[in-house]
Amino acid sequence: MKFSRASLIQTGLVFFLLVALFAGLKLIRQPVRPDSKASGPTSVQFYFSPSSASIPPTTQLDLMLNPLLQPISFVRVEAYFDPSLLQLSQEITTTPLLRYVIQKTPLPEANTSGHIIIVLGLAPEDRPLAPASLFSLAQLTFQSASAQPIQTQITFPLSGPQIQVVDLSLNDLPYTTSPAIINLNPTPTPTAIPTSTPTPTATPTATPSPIPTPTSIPSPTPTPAPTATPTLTPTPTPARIPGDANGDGLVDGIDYTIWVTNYDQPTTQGYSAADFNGDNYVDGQDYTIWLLNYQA
Ligand SMILES: [Ca+2]
Ligand SMILES: [Ca+2]
Repeated sequence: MKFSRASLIQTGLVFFLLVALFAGLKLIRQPVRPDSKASGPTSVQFYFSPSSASIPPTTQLDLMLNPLLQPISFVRVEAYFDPSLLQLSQEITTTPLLRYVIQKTPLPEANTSGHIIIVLGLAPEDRPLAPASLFSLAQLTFQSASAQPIQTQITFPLSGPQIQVVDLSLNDLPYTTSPAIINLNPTPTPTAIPTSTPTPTATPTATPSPIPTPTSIPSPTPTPAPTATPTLTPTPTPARIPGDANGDGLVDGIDYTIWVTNYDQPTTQGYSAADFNGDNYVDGQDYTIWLLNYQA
Protein backbone atom coordinates (compact mmCIF):
# COMPACT_ATOMS: atom_id res chain seq x y z
CA MET A 1 0.00 0.00 0.00
CA LYS A 2 2.82 2.41 0.88
CA PHE A 3 4.25 1.85 -2.56
CA SER A 4 1.06 2.88 -4.31
CA ARG A 5 0.61 5.80 -1.91
CA ALA A 6 4.04 7.14 -2.76
CA SER A 7 3.33 6.82 -6.45
CA LEU A 8 -0.01 8.56 -5.92
CA ILE A 9 1.73 11.50 -4.26
CA GLN A 10 4.32 11.51 -7.00
CA THR A 11 1.71 11.52 -9.75
CA GLY A 12 -0.20 14.23 -7.93
CA LEU A 13 2.94 16.30 -7.61
CA VAL A 14 3.79 15.91 -11.28
CA PHE A 15 0.23 16.80 -12.21
CA PHE A 16 0.30 19.87 -9.97
CA LEU A 17 3.62 20.97 -11.44
CA LEU A 18 2.32 20.55 -14.97
CA VAL A 19 -0.78 22.61 -14.21
CA ALA A 20 1.35 25.29 -12.56
CA LEU A 21 3.71 25.31 -15.52
CA PHE A 22 0.85 25.56 -17.98
CA ALA A 23 -0.78 28.40 -16.06
CA GLY A 24 2.57 30.12 -15.78
CA LEU A 25 3.14 29.86 -19.52
CA LYS A 26 -0.30 31.28 -20.20
CA LEU A 27 0.38 34.18 -17.87
CA ILE A 28 3.67 34.89 -19.59
CA ARG A 29 2.23 34.58 -23.06
CA GLN A 30 -0.75 36.83 -22.54
CA PRO A 31 0.96 40.20 -22.10
CA VAL A 32 3.47 39.38 -24.83
CA ARG A 33 0.74 39.05 -27.46
CA PRO A 34 1.41 41.91 -29.88
CA ASP A 35 -1.32 44.45 -30.39
CA SER A 36 -0.72 44.37 -34.16
CA LYS A 37 -0.54 48.13 -33.93
CA ALA A 38 2.41 48.29 -36.30
CA SER A 39 0.14 49.44 -39.10
CA GLY A 40 1.73 51.31 -41.95
CA PRO A 41 0.30 54.36 -43.67
CA THR A 42 -3.40 54.16 -44.46
CA SER A 43 -4.91 54.76 -47.89
CA VAL A 44 -5.96 58.34 -48.50
CA GLN A 45 -9.14 58.87 -50.51
CA PHE A 46 -9.67 60.96 -53.63
CA TYR A 47 -13.24 61.54 -54.73
CA PHE A 48 -15.53 64.20 -56.13
CA SER A 49 -18.21 66.07 -54.26
CA PRO A 50 -20.90 65.72 -55.37
CA SER A 51 -20.11 62.23 -56.61
CA SER A 52 -22.78 62.53 -59.30
CA ALA A 53 -24.32 65.55 -60.95
CA SER A 54 -26.67 66.58 -63.75
CA ILE A 55 -25.27 69.14 -66.18
CA PRO A 56 -26.61 71.68 -67.19
CA PRO A 57 -26.59 73.81 -65.20
CA THR A 58 -22.89 74.57 -64.90
CA THR A 59 -21.76 72.70 -61.80
CA GLN A 60 -18.79 72.92 -59.48
CA LEU A 61 -17.22 69.66 -58.46
CA ASP A 62 -14.85 69.61 -55.54
CA LEU A 63 -11.93 67.24 -55.83
CA MET A 64 -11.79 66.00 -52.24
CA LEU A 65 -8.87 64.45 -50.41
CA ASN A 66 -9.26 62.66 -47.11
CA PRO A 67 -5.77 62.23 -45.58
CA LEU A 68 -7.11 60.18 -42.63
CA LEU A 69 -5.04 62.07 -40.05
CA GLN A 70 -1.80 61.91 -41.99
CA PRO A 71 -0.39 65.46 -42.38
CA ILE A 72 0.00 66.08 -46.10
CA SER A 73 3.06 67.82 -47.52
CA PHE A 74 2.70 67.10 -51.23
CA VAL A 75 -0.02 65.99 -53.65
CA ARG A 76 0.10 65.19 -57.32
CA VAL A 77 -3.16 64.07 -58.88
CA GLU A 78 -4.51 63.73 -62.39
CA ALA A 79 -8.03 63.44 -63.75
CA TYR A 80 -9.65 62.81 -67.13
CA PHE A 81 -12.87 63.88 -68.77
CA ASP A 82 -14.30 63.67 -72.29
CA PRO A 83 -13.82 67.18 -73.77
CA SER A 84 -16.39 66.45 -76.49
CA LEU A 85 -19.02 66.17 -73.75
CA LEU A 86 -17.72 68.37 -70.94
CA GLN A 87 -15.77 71.59 -70.76
CA LEU A 88 -14.33 73.50 -67.84
CA SER A 89 -16.11 76.84 -67.63
CA GLN A 90 -13.40 78.51 -65.56
CA GLU A 91 -9.82 78.02 -64.43
CA ILE A 92 -9.27 75.36 -61.79
CA THR A 93 -8.85 76.79 -58.30
CA THR A 94 -6.89 74.98 -55.62
CA THR A 95 -6.80 74.79 -51.84
CA PRO A 96 -5.04 77.51 -49.81
CA LEU A 97 -3.89 74.75 -47.44
CA LEU A 98 -1.24 73.65 -49.96
CA ARG A 99 -0.16 77.02 -51.19
CA TYR A 100 2.63 76.04 -53.54
CA VAL A 101 0.94 75.48 -56.88
CA ILE A 102 3.67 73.54 -58.62
CA GLN A 103 1.54 72.54 -61.58
CA LYS A 104 -2.05 73.18 -62.64
CA THR A 105 -3.37 72.56 -66.12
CA PRO A 106 -4.67 75.82 -67.61
CA LEU A 107 -8.27 75.87 -68.86
CA PRO A 108 -7.61 75.94 -72.65
CA GLU A 109 -5.20 73.02 -72.38
CA ALA A 110 -7.56 70.99 -70.17
CA ASN A 111 -10.50 71.63 -72.50
CA THR A 112 -8.49 70.43 -75.48
CA SER A 113 -6.93 67.36 -73.91
CA GLY A 114 -9.52 66.40 -71.30
CA HIS A 115 -6.54 65.86 -69.00
CA ILE A 116 -5.97 67.71 -65.73
CA ILE A 117 -2.76 67.69 -63.71
CA ILE A 118 -2.63 69.27 -60.27
CA VAL A 119 0.58 69.33 -58.20
CA LEU A 120 0.51 71.13 -54.85
CA GLY A 121 3.03 71.51 -52.04
CA LEU A 122 2.78 72.61 -48.43
CA ALA A 123 4.48 75.97 -47.95
CA PRO A 124 7.33 75.85 -45.40
CA GLU A 125 5.63 78.40 -43.15
CA ASP A 126 2.52 76.18 -43.10
CA ARG A 127 4.31 73.12 -41.72
CA PRO A 128 2.40 73.21 -38.39
CA LEU A 129 -0.86 73.52 -40.36
CA ALA A 130 -0.41 70.57 -42.72
CA PRO A 131 -3.89 69.36 -43.70
CA ALA A 132 -4.68 66.03 -42.02
CA SER A 133 -8.45 65.85 -42.34
CA LEU A 134 -10.88 65.99 -45.26
CA PHE A 135 -10.45 69.02 -47.50
CA SER A 136 -11.28 70.22 -50.99
CA LEU A 137 -8.02 69.97 -52.94
CA ALA A 138 -9.34 71.67 -56.09
CA GLN A 139 -12.52 73.09 -57.50
CA LEU A 140 -13.50 72.19 -61.06
CA THR A 141 -16.47 73.86 -62.73
CA PHE A 142 -17.94 72.01 -65.67
CA GLN A 143 -20.47 72.89 -68.34
CA SER A 144 -22.04 70.74 -71.01
CA ALA A 145 -20.42 70.63 -74.42
CA SER A 146 -22.99 68.38 -76.03
CA ALA A 147 -26.75 68.42 -76.54
CA GLN A 148 -27.22 64.67 -76.35
CA PRO A 149 -28.49 63.02 -73.19
CA ILE A 150 -25.61 60.84 -72.13
CA GLN A 151 -23.79 59.68 -69.04
CA THR A 152 -20.10 60.35 -68.71
CA GLN A 153 -17.47 60.22 -65.99
CA ILE A 154 -14.59 62.21 -64.60
CA THR A 155 -11.98 59.62 -63.78
CA PHE A 156 -8.64 59.23 -62.07
CA PRO A 157 -5.69 57.28 -63.44
CA LEU A 158 -5.81 53.74 -62.16
CA SER A 159 -2.28 53.51 -60.86
CA GLY A 160 1.24 54.59 -61.52
CA PRO A 161 3.28 57.70 -60.90
CA GLN A 162 0.50 60.08 -61.95
CA ILE A 163 -0.73 60.24 -58.39
CA GLN A 164 1.59 60.83 -55.46
CA VAL A 165 0.67 61.80 -51.93
CA VAL A 166 3.45 62.35 -49.40
CA ASP A 167 3.04 63.09 -45.70
CA LEU A 168 5.39 64.85 -43.29
CA SER A 169 6.76 61.46 -42.18
CA LEU A 170 7.97 60.96 -45.76
CA ASN A 171 5.48 58.20 -46.46
CA ASP A 172 4.34 57.71 -50.03
CA LEU A 173 0.72 57.22 -49.06
CA PRO A 174 -1.40 54.59 -50.80
CA TYR A 175 -4.68 55.91 -52.15
CA THR A 176 -8.12 55.03 -53.44
CA THR A 177 -10.10 56.96 -56.04
CA SER A 178 -13.75 57.17 -57.10
CA PRO A 179 -14.88 58.80 -60.33
CA ALA A 180 -17.68 61.36 -60.65
CA ILE A 181 -20.73 60.36 -62.66
CA ILE A 182 -22.17 63.10 -64.85
CA ASN A 183 -25.61 62.91 -66.43
CA LEU A 184 -25.57 65.25 -69.38
CA ASN A 185 -28.84 66.76 -70.55
CA PRO A 186 -31.01 64.26 -68.69
CA THR A 187 -34.39 63.83 -70.40
CA PRO A 188 -37.40 64.69 -68.23
CA THR A 189 -38.98 61.26 -68.79
CA PRO A 190 -36.53 58.96 -67.10
CA THR A 191 -36.34 56.21 -69.68
CA ALA A 192 -33.72 54.27 -67.88
CA ILE A 193 -31.73 52.79 -70.67
CA PRO A 194 -28.53 51.99 -68.91
CA THR A 195 -26.29 52.43 -71.90
CA SER A 196 -22.89 51.94 -70.51
CA THR A 197 -20.99 54.96 -71.66
CA PRO A 198 -17.52 54.06 -72.69
CA THR A 199 -15.34 55.93 -70.28
CA PRO A 200 -12.94 58.14 -72.14
CA THR A 201 -9.87 56.02 -72.01
CA ALA A 202 -7.42 58.81 -72.03
CA THR A 203 -4.13 57.29 -72.99
CA PRO A 204 -1.99 57.97 -70.01
CA THR A 205 1.30 59.29 -71.19
CA ALA A 206 3.72 56.65 -70.19
CA THR A 207 6.24 58.37 -68.02
CA PRO A 208 9.57 56.80 -68.77
CA SER A 209 10.44 54.81 -65.72
CA PRO A 210 13.76 56.00 -64.42
CA ILE A 211 16.55 53.60 -65.13
CA PRO A 212 17.49 52.46 -61.69
CA THR A 213 21.17 53.22 -61.62
CA PRO A 214 22.55 51.14 -58.80
CA THR A 215 23.29 53.42 -55.93
CA SER A 216 26.88 52.98 -55.02
CA ILE A 217 27.10 50.86 -51.91
CA PRO A 218 29.22 52.71 -49.42
CA SER A 219 32.32 50.62 -48.95
CA PRO A 220 32.71 49.80 -45.29
CA THR A 221 35.43 51.88 -43.79
CA PRO A 222 38.14 49.56 -42.53
CA THR A 223 37.72 49.42 -38.80
CA PRO A 224 40.98 49.84 -36.95
CA ALA A 225 42.23 47.09 -34.66
CA PRO A 226 39.81 46.92 -31.75
CA THR A 227 41.10 49.19 -29.02
CA ALA A 228 40.17 48.34 -25.47
CA THR A 229 38.21 51.55 -24.86
CA PRO A 230 35.03 51.54 -26.94
CA THR A 231 35.33 55.06 -28.33
CA LEU A 232 32.21 56.46 -29.89
CA THR A 233 32.88 56.64 -33.60
CA PRO A 234 32.00 60.18 -34.63
CA THR A 235 29.23 60.21 -37.19
CA PRO A 236 30.71 61.38 -40.46
CA THR A 237 29.44 64.86 -41.19
CA PRO A 238 27.33 64.67 -44.34
CA ALA A 239 28.70 66.53 -47.29
CA ARG A 240 25.45 68.43 -47.58
CA ILE A 241 22.38 69.25 -45.56
CA PRO A 242 19.33 67.36 -46.87
CA GLY A 243 17.35 69.75 -49.03
CA ASP A 244 20.39 71.89 -49.85
CA ALA A 245 20.58 71.42 -53.61
CA ASN A 246 23.16 74.09 -54.40
CA GLY A 247 25.37 73.24 -51.42
CA ASP A 248 25.55 76.74 -49.93
CA GLY A 249 24.75 75.42 -46.45
CA LEU A 250 21.22 76.80 -46.52
CA VAL A 251 17.91 75.19 -47.37
CA ASP A 252 15.88 77.95 -48.93
CA GLY A 253 13.99 79.18 -51.97
CA ILE A 254 16.93 78.66 -54.30
CA ASP A 255 16.86 74.95 -53.51
CA TYR A 256 13.11 74.93 -54.10
CA THR A 257 13.71 76.44 -57.53
CA ILE A 258 16.23 73.71 -58.28
CA TRP A 259 13.69 71.11 -57.15
CA VAL A 260 10.96 72.64 -59.36
CA THR A 261 13.31 72.71 -62.34
CA ASN A 262 14.05 69.01 -61.95
CA TYR A 263 10.63 67.86 -60.76
CA ASP A 264 9.22 64.68 -62.30
CA GLN A 265 12.48 63.79 -64.03
CA PRO A 266 15.00 61.03 -63.62
CA THR A 267 18.48 62.12 -62.59
CA THR A 268 21.82 60.77 -61.52
CA GLN A 269 22.98 64.13 -60.14
CA GLY A 270 21.78 63.47 -56.59
CA TYR A 271 21.53 66.56 -54.39
CA SER A 272 22.57 68.90 -57.22
CA ALA A 273 19.35 68.00 -59.05
CA ALA A 274 17.28 68.04 -55.83
CA ASP A 275 17.17 64.23 -55.60
CA PHE A 276 17.63 64.26 -51.83
CA ASN A 277 16.69 60.65 -51.14
CA GLY A 278 18.99 59.32 -53.85
CA ASP A 279 16.41 57.22 -55.70
CA ASN A 280 17.40 58.84 -59.01
CA TYR A 281 14.05 60.54 -59.45
CA VAL A 282 12.88 64.00 -58.39
CA ASP A 283 9.42 63.89 -56.84
CA GLY A 284 7.29 64.67 -53.82
CA GLN A 285 9.59 62.76 -51.48
CA ASP A 286 12.41 65.15 -52.34
CA TYR A 287 10.03 68.09 -51.98
CA THR A 288 9.14 66.94 -48.48
CA ILE A 289 12.82 66.52 -47.54
CA TRP A 290 13.39 70.09 -48.73
CA LEU A 291 10.32 71.23 -46.75
CA LEU A 292 11.38 69.48 -43.54
CA ASN A 293 14.81 71.11 -43.67
CA TYR A 294 13.76 74.54 -44.85
CA GLN A 295 15.23 77.41 -42.85
CA ALA A 296 13.36 80.68 -42.88
CA1 LIG B 1 20.94 75.88 -50.62
CA1 LIG C 1 14.24 61.34 -55.20
